[in-house]
Amino acid sequence: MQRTSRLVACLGAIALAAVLVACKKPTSPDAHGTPAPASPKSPLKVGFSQIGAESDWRKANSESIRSEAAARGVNLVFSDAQQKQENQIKALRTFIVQDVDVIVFAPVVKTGWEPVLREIRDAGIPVILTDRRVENEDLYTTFIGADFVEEGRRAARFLADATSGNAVIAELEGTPGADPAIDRKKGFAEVLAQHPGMKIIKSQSGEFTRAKGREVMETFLKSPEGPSITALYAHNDDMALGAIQAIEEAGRRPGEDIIIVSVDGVRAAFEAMVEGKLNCTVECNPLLGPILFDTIEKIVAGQQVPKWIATEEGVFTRQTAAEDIKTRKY
Ligand code: GZL
Repeated sequence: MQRTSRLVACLGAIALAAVLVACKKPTSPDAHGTPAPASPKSPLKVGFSQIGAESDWRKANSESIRSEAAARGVNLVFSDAQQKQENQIKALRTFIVQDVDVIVFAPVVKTGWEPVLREIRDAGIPVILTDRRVENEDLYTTFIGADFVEEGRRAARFLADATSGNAVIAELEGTPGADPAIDRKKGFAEVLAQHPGMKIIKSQSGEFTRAKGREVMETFLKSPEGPSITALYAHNDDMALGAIQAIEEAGRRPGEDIIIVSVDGVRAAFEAMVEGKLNCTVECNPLLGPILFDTIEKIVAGQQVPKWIATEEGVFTRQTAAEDIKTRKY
């Protein structure tokens, strides 16, 4: 009799262990092959790898995500990578060890993520990209962010209109290899191809920062072709604001001698437009906190979400900046 009861107890223990292990495994993958969290913590634990604090846009983006997490009582594990991919990869691996429910990250560049994304997939943790994409479409659940190609097109359309299709253009590019830098350049060039009177004669990365934007613009203006520059396309407002300083130091009038269009729509850009030194900013909305946490809640509940959740954006010019600035949220 005793042998039988011991056998039954042993089988029961094995069955219980099997159930517990099964509970830990993620639920079946969604349409994009990424799993929903098996048993989300309370409060929810979200790991967020942010690129850095290189621009006003980035600071507004971080603030939006931090404040929304606090408002919803989410345990946000925030990591600032100082614009270094290796720091982001370290943070992503740490999130796996910390057993977060969801991983969110803004990839500083588009490539080099496959190994760590596979480790995250094997750990059964869903991945949401905010702001920028990676090339491995099958290794994340969704991307929440802008259409950077369209932003580039909008900038070129403004410049073609403002210069009647005649411009000698300097271009300040974003971080080399970054999704917005690649696509803003692509969209701008696509529209420029329709305007033979518009030529880019200088193009270099200003790394999305004011300091580097000023430095590179100074080099452009001091070059032999410098005096011929009549327009500037900056991939973000911070580089445009740095370039404005360099243009003034060179004794030329930003917004008049050199027509300037940039991207982001941060407050300082509106202030420059009110001063007449910037002609146009193409909006790129950094306030992704609310849509991010709405999406996380859906994923945690096992709901399907689109592969790309695009943000709504406008184009703002010097003509209406004094009015527009009154209602800006960042
Ligand atoms: C765009 C974002 C860019 C901003 C810059 O979504 O990735 O990075 O345009 C920021 O200001 O540095």
